[in-house]
Amino acid sequence: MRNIFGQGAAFALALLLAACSGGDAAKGAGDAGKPIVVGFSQVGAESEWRTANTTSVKAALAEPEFRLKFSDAQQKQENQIKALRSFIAQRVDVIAFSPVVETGWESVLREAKAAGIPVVLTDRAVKVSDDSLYATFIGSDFVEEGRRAARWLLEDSKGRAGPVRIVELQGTVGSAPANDRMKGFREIIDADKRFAIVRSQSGDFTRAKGKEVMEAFLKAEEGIDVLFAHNDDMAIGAIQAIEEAGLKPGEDIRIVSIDGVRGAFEAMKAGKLNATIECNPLFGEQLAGLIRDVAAGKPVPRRVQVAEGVFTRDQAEAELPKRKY
Ligand code: GZL
Repeated sequence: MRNIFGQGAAFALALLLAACSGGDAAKGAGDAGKPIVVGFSQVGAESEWRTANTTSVKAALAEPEFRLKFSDAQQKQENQIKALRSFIAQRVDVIAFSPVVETGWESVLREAKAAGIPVVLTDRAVKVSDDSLYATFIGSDFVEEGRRAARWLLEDSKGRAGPVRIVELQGTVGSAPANDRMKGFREIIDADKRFAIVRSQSGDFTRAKGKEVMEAFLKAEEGIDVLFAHNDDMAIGAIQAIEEAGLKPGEDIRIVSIDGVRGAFEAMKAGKLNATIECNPLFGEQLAGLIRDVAAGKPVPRRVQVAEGVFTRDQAEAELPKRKY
């Protein structure tokens, strides 16, 4: 452009044009007019919990200040790594993801850091050598959820003689919720010699696999007293297997599970599930706030927890109409 003005005037004109045209020079992510581009990699759609979590996240990031690029990994780590690499190539402003398993993230997170893209962990945590590879983690305390399941069982077993023979449906192998719920549950029941876990196998957080593994447990084990399921979907699948074996779920075999989804309240109302430990998926708004702050370069807490409770069979009927997921 021929300089028909003085040098200073040309520079001012360039800034003014950039500000009007929305060029990069005048705006950062999230400034008025320029949306925060968020790459979100979700585990999959394996359970009622996951579906509710996706709905909550998508609703919060549908606001005009965000532009969401959403990827469903179908519970495969390689799909999540591919999605994260694609977000990096597209130079999104923030990456958020729920890691399907705890390990194997070091290199892709280093690539995000090298690209200057902050990462927010949602729902599940990762094990990495360098905590600076992610800005913050919002999710539940899975160890405490395992402890709460065991505390319910001890309370419900007052006055019962041992042995109390427990079978356990684990979540996805290597996932933070499976590892931590297992740990928390054992921390409490190991203190009482009446309790023994006689079988423990993964049902991968799905109803179908939960039913299949419970069928195998029932064939292999006489006298199962309790099922501890790492999520309600596997418990609901196991309930079908227990009934098909001619036993009464909730009576012949007491069942405690985790999530607090609608299906669990319906099963408790029917007397087939004894207790569910809430694991709140509805943190979309909190996540949006963290992403907004991270995009603006503001400090955020390293760990953000979600509030949750414990619900038993006798509360189910009154609670069901209030449930939001
Ligand atoms: C827990 C979440 C787990 C749920 C399952 O925060 O990661 O994954 O408990 C879901 O229902 O599949």
